[in-house]
Amino acid sequence: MADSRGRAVGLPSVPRTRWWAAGVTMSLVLLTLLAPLPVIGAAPQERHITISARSFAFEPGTVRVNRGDTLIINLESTDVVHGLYVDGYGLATQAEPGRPGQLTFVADRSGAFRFRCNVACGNLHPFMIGKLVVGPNLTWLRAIAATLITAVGAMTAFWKR
Ligand SMILES: [Cu+2]
Repeated sequence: MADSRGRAVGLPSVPRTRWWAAGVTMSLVLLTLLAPLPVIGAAPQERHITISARSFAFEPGTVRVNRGDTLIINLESTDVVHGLYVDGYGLATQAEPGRPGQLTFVADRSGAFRFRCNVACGNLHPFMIGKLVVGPNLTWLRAIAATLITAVGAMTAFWKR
């Protein structure tokens, strides 16, 4: 709103610095929420993962998920009986050719965990190891960061000078 001389009417004048603070805050929040970080689907989701086991390796050897994801692991063996034991979670399943094993759980602990074959399958059996990497839930972290930035921005904008 403005009168005929272009002066603002009705609203108390807002110092320019406050508009700056508001603009900077908005930009930071948008950046926090939308910055393209190298993460696949950050919201908790159901993941169907097929792990193929053979003497003496798992394929894929590294599985990356986000904390909170529900993992449905399908273990397939292409030669003999193999097992899959997930360190840190204490879960196990077994598979033999034609008879896959399944493991369903929520990845509620973040960190790197080894998964290993727990069926003696040959002389290199102790080296049959893979890795489960449970990363932070970035959606959650972004929400927290956006809230903090908004709070700081609001305080800056409305601070009584
Ligand atoms: Cu083995």
